[in-house]
Parts: sequence; structure tokens; C-alpha cells
Amino acid sequence: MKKLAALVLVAVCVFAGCAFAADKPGAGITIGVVYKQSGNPYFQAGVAGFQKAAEELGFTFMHDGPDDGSSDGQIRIIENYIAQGVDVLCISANDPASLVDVCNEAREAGIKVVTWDAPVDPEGRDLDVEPASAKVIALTQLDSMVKSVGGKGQIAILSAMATAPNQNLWISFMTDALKSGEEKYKDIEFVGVVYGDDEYTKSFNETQALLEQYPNLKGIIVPTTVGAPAVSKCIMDAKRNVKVTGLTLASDMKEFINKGIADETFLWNPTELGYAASFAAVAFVKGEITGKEGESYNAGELGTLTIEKAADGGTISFLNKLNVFNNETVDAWINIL
Ligand code: RAM
Repeated sequence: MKKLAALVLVAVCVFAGCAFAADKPGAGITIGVVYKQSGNPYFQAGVAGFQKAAEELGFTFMHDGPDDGSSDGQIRIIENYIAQGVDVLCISANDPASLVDVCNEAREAGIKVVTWDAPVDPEGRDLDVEPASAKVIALTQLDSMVKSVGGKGQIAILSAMATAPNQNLWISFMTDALKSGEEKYKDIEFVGVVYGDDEYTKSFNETQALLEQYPNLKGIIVPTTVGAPAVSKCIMDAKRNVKVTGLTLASDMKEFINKGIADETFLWNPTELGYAASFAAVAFVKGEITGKEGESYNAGELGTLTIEKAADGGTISFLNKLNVFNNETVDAWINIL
């Protein structure tokens, strides 16, 4: 008898569980997540955000990125998602222009295109979701570097892929500021950008070349989580007095912050970015938003996010969160990022 009661209870729970899942706003929706490359912990943290939102909203999702960080690899993944009939794509692009055609192919098939982290050009997307305004992200790093080098000397940038839309936009705001004639930048000499392609070894080797070419180099801004530990390790091994700042995971940089190679670095929480993109994706499929300026959507724990005009002419919404990692704060972050 007891056994039967237990069985009935299990059956009721399973049934109730299913009914509950079906009631969730994202039930029946499939999201195809595409990121710049596999094996990058930043994107693994982003996927954790999709997972968290999937539990809350009831959608299912697949995720993938090319091993080599190529656009061709991303195009193949997107074509595969189109063939599988996903409802919405959430993409972090390696190249904003080369994904436009395949994204429009998806849109013609009724699939919504939300970009997150690194946008596809406006003509190939419905909405971009970003952590903060590109100008704020750029000038936070530049001003931090200016402070670290005491306002004087040669600085360089080590970026990700040469086509990366997010890094390129940040770099353009930094170089514009350096050319602006503003007092605080007048003794800074910018020597140029090199590309580590979001690969550790390439980033390390490019740093070595920079250090050789510029014996008086004072600092390197690294707006990529993959590049930052490689640049810092190279500087440490070379025993050079060159400062680092940039966008980093706290866990990657603790050692270098503690050693004073970086005074401070920055990042939003990529899990929150994936989480927010999920809510935008579901709102699109449900017809609650169309991606127009002035609309807003519920982003769960992150509150309501509004859609604004983006600098590239498309539309965008921001989390507006940038965390700083320094000797005081880094320990509190290492288990999160
Ligand atoms: C790398 C990627 C990503 C970027 C972060 C800061 O992981 O290039 O796109 O947003 O760094």
C-alpha cells in the first residue's frame, strides 16, 4: 500500500512538474547559442547564464563555437541551427560583416537574431545585448592605464581577432580619446595594436615582440580575457616594468594583480550577459518586443532592460555593470569569474 502511495505521489509530481514546465514563458522555445570560440572560459560563464535562464523560463538551448575562432566555423554552426529549426539565435560574432548573410537567411526562415557580447552588423540582427556602453568600457581601461603609468610614456594594445567587433569598437574609442588633445593624454604615446586572436600562445608571442620592439614600453591595455593572462605572464617572465590593464577574469589575474603587474582590471559578469540575452530572445519569440528603440523587456533578476539606439545604427540594450578587480576586490571575485 505504502509502495502504491509512493508511486502515485511520484506520478503526480512528474505530471505536475511537466505542467509547471509547460506553463513557463519560454516553454517550447529553442535557442541556438553561438560564441566566438570553444574552450574560452568567458563563454563557458556566458553559457551558465543561458542555463540559469533556461531553468527559470523553460526554454531549451544548444551552444557551440568554432575551435579556431573563425567566421566560417560560426557560419557552419548557424546553418546547422537553421536546419534544426531553432526559434532564435544568440550570437557573439567573430566578424560583424561576414555573418550578415547567414543571419538574414535565418531571419527569412522566421528565426530571430539576438547578438550578445560581440554584435553582427545592424542589417543582420534584431537586437544586440551588451554589458555597458562601448565608450565607458574603453575609457575605463584607458584612464586606468594612464593612471598606472603616471600619465606618461609609450603604451600599446593587445587585442583579440583583428575583425572582433567589440574589441574594435572599444579600441576606436580609446584611439579617438588619445587623439582628442585632452590634457591627461598629452604625454601618452600610443605605439599601436597587435592581435593575439584570443589564443594564449599567440598573445604571449605578440607581447614578446612588442617588448623587444619597444624597450621603453610602459603599458599594455588588453581588452580580452584570453589575452590578459598571456600578456601578464610574458611581462613577468621578461622581468619588465610594463603595466597591464584590461578586461579579464578575476581568477586569471589574481597572481598578476598581487604582484603589481596590473593595478586593476575590469569585467562585467558574462553569466549575467548570457542570462539577459536569453530573456531578450524569449521576449522576441513571444512577440513582446520587436527590437525597436524605446521598447523594454523583463530580464528576470536583472530587472527591466530598455532598448536604445546603438552607435552602429542598430539597436542595443545594456546591463550597465562593470566590476573592478584590484588588490582589495580580486579575492571576492575569483570564485565567480
Ligand atoms: C574575450 C572575448 C570576448 C570579450 C572578452 C572581454 O573572452 O574576446 O568577446 O568580450 O574577452
